Amino acid sequence: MLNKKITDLLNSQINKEFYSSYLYLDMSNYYYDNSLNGFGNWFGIQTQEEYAHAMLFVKYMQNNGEKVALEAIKKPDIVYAGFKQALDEAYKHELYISQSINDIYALAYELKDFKTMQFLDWFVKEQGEEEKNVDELCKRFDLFGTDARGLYLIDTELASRVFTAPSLVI
Ligand code: OFO
Repeated sequence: MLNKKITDLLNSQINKEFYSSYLYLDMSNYYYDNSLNGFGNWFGIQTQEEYAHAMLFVKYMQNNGEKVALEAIKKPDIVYAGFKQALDEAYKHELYISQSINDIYALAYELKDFKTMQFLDWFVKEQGEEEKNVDELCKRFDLFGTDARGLYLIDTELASRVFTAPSLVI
């Protein structure tokens, strides 16, 4: 059994991870709709990763005998003003999720819940990587993406991304 405050935050994190998956699917669709299939693919992989993250939280709750309370997933409502905006929004979203994971970690630390801290270690590292990946993509877009040929090359490169399941085993 886990502390009630921890289970509340974990439940809410499950919803945030499913929302992340939904948000990235919306971004993926936006790029596919605009024939940027590489960007569409890249965000499609993000969608799968976020779903996998949600399921890791579900599994952790179940492994600890806790009931998962699924909440409604918010509808993504961003109206994209241009190809860069989805990237900026994705970066902002990753910072928000990192903060959310850090908040759970801080509570686990306060409660001396070492098991949850150890579980979250992987997510802290993963968030660092995700922030870096999106930030790099934003910077490369600024450098090359405003030129049609540069945009084509980035799109072609992003088309090769494939999904790899999270390395965390719980
Ligand atoms: Fe769930 O990995 Fe970032 O948001």
